[in-house]
Amino acid sequence: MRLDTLLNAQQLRRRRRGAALVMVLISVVILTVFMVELQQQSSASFSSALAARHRLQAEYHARSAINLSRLLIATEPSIRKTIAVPYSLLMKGKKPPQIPVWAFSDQLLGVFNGGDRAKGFAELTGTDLSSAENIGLAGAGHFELIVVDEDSKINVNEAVRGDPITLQRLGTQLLGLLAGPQYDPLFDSFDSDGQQSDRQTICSALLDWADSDENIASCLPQHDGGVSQGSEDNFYQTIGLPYLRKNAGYDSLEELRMVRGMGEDFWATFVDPDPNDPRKRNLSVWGQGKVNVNTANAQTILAIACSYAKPNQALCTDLQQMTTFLGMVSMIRQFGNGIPVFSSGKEFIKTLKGGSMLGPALTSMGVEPIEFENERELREIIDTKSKVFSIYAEGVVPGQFGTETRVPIHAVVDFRQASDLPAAVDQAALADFLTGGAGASKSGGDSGAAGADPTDPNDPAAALAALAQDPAGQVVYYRID
Ligand SMILES: [Ca+2]
Repeated sequence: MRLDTLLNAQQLRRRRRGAALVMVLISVVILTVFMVELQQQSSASFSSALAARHRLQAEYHARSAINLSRLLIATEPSIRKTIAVPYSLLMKGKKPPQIPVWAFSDQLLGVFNGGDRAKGFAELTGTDLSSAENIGLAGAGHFELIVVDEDSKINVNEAVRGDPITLQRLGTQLLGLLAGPQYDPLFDSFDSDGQQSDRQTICSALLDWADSDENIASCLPQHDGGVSQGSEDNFYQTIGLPYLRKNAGYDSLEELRMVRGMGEDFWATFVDPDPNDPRKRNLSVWGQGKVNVNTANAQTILAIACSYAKPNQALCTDLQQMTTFLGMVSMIRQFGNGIPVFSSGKEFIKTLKGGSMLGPALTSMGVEPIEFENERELREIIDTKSKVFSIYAEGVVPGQFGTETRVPIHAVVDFRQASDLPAAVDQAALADFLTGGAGASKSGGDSGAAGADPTDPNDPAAALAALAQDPAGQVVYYRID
């Protein structure tokens, strides 16, 4: 009896102890799951906060690259003025053409960049930056920068003007671009919408998308004296596209892809041969409508020259001569290191006719001089000055485990209305305005005085007037990816 009781008590204790163990184990499991979940959650939110911070940093690296580039372009007239005297002595009294400073923006702005790029600038210019303070990007990361002048490309948005002369000029340039016999297979095969479209059809489609009228743009070469033939049809719906022609200007380059017949092969051949290098692009939807022959790529130059040449010129029909010409232009550019080759559009025409400084060199390489159909017309569409620029900036911030956060920004800036840097605003007034009048040393500084004082930092009208002619140009397109 006593033994039984003892045994029962022992069993009961053991059972109780077992129950406690199970409770503890369950608690541990719950705690572990909870901790793991908490840790995952906090590490996920930490990573996302870190990613957001890196993205913001990268975006502002890119933004600063854009603003610095605008400033660099704005300084070009001042740089040109300083070299005007030695240039005119060397070039028999000629004025210097616009200097493409933007082409070197990545190197010239290296001092404001981060990492090795600032060091690269110091090595390039032989400067010692060790004693410089507050220069370059704070923290990790850098920006990558390419600036191209949109005036080095054929601007299809000129079609918006809609007058016959402009349409004729643009059509002639486009046909010049598409003309080479090496592109025949492209026009013989079926394009993206299952149609066979010849050069003239594609050219008309590009123009008709943007011009406001309903007449087919003829796109006939200069010497055929093209006139409009009938009305634009509803071809987009006939071939199953869910939209019509826009009959208004292109808002972006990408919009060109919506024009019928604009397949990948066409895009890669004529519009943008290398998506990573906007310098190779031939077409644009921004620009002043004149092509800068000093900065346009070789293919565009050839297109422009051939569009105004007499029929059957060797340079425009013979593949060998074309190749030699393209190679020569690239070589001259490379040796010239960006120094503008032509002082004016007139000199460009003279060179292609075998004259001026470089004409004989071209002839000796087997490139026959061109005879032009209409020189005066050609002079109307070429220039040696660029006013509209595309700034492609990419902010880069390194992350953990060798990862990188990249934020690209594409901005297009129009400098047509921009005033020269020194004349634009009173620098002292602007500085006062930016610092909110702090440290203003102007005498008689009674801010309550009536009347519009252009140097008054508290007068919003004065600030607006200063911004209207922003020497850093007007932004006409801005895209952050
Ligand atoms: Ca139209």
